[in-house]
Amino acid sequence: MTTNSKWWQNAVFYQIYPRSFKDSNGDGIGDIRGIREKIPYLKELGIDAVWLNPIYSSPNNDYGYDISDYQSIHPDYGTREEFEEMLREFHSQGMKVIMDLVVNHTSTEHSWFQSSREDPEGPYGDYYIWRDGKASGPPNNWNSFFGGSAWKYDPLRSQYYLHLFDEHQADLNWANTRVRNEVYRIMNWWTSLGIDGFRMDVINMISKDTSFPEDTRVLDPLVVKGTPYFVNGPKLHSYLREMRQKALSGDSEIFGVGECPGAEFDDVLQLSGYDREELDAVFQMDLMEIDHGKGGKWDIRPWSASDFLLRLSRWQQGLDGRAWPANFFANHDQPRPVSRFGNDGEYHYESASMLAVLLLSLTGTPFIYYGEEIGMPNADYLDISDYRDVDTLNFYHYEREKGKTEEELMNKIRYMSRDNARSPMQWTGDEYGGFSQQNPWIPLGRRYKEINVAHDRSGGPSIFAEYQKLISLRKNCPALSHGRFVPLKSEQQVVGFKKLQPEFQPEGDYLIYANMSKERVNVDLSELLSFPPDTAAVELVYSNYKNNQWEKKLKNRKQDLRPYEAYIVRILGDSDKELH
Ligand code: TEU
Ligand code: CA
Repeated sequence: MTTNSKWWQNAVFYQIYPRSFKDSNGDGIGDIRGIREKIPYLKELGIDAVWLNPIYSSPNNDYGYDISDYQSIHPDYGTREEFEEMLREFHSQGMKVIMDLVVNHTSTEHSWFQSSREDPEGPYGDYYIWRDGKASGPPNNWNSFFGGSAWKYDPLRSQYYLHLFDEHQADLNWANTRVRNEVYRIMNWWTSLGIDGFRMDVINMISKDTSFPEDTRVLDPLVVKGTPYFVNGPKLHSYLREMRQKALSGDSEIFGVGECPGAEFDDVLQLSGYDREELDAVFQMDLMEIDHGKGGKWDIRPWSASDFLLRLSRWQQGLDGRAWPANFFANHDQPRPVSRFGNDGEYHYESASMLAVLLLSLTGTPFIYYGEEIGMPNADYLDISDYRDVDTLNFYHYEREKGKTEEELMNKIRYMSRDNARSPMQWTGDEYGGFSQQNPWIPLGRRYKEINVAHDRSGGPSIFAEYQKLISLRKNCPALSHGRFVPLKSEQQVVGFKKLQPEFQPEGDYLIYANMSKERVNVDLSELLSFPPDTAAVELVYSNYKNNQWEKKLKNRKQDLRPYEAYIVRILGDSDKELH
């Protein structure tokens, strides 16, 4: 049952990290008015919907993922009125807005948490996960994703509370019905303001095994202990069904996409299968883990294009007809894709546009992360004092204590730190990058003078323009957005696949080829195309090289793919018979 009836199935999303997008009042922090100023820019790009990272009240230990009041806007970003104005403006431009919903945990500054620790017998006493310690320490050996134990002792309550992330992010007790109803009430409050959906933070971790067992597996020291007992936990599906009933069912136009680290194929089917009444789509991390070793994200490994294709295929083919994919190469937790999967030096333009071809040819909803449309590279700060991210700083300090060298750690951090993707949007090459009038809260990426929107759009090759073209192409080619995905065998460095025309709008199949390397590679087309060379049956609809030599290539039946060359070809009529 592939449908195209929901708005998000035809939408191209743009993710905004509000703190770093555009500062309107010169305090060095991006804000709501800044986002509003850039609505025309998003419109020009061809965006249909935005996802905003959290803008609620927060002490910012994890920059908004530690919420102290779910119904108020952090003053750094503006006011409720400004938010509503911005929302109206997006809507009047035909764009939707979804918000981050962070309800696995709250900030320890949330009034619920304060009441919970002060008054264990009171109405909030059971809002969090409190346990007595064992003789010599915490209740069990579970770890926080940000390093160290997942338990923190609170001297006031004389108990430990669970925090899967930073110690200022206390996990809510979803086993408590009142907690769940409170979350649904907040969701309904936001949708009644007019927002169009939620991106649900670590939503597959809300249900814990309430016997809190020790994790006895033998693991790499960097691996988080305890995950089998809280990732996709025992009551997850019943909570999500209840959420759908109580907070999402009245209006089937509200989009719910869940961020689900550690969700494997069957989990994703259960979380978002068309018949499941749980989530509309899932962000799974398979592709983002392509360069992770056994020790996780800081255990960095080389990746290959063939593995890239394998990971795309697994989900594109596996979910086909069963669940709707959410596709992304970047977000606020990941390195910049042009630095990770492309080449941010000599082939910056070619590799960034090649990645655009891949992202925008996949079935599902694509999410473009701010700056991706101009190939913003990793911020690449050289000094640890330039980093703001709690995950990065904890890693640095823990590992320094263990005796790792500065150099070894900085090499990892310059590649993998989440701050690589949180630096201010590079609008111009002026001081502060056109982001602010003032020193921003986090330094500009080191290469903002050469890589910025103004320069990209000043007449030379433009990555922005390629995104524009590909977004509009996708809108006119349902095979790209909705078609069945068929991987093609090819050279190691090449990602090739076919997209079949969907039944609801048959207008031809497509071939997509992308060279993910800086070497020239030959792709033998005769294996794939058995059309007479001079029929009009094959049409080049996109190429990221100007001089694409298409006619010649077609005649020779050999594709000489140049560095990071990518193209999309339309095959008119039924290509099934001709291709093997
Ligand atoms: O991230 C969840 C998550 O597990 C990771 O991607 C995490 O950032 C990484 O493992 C750190 O090493 C979500 C948010 O996207 C992230 O920004 C938040 O910090 C986190 O939840 C806690 O709310
Ligand atoms: Ca500001």
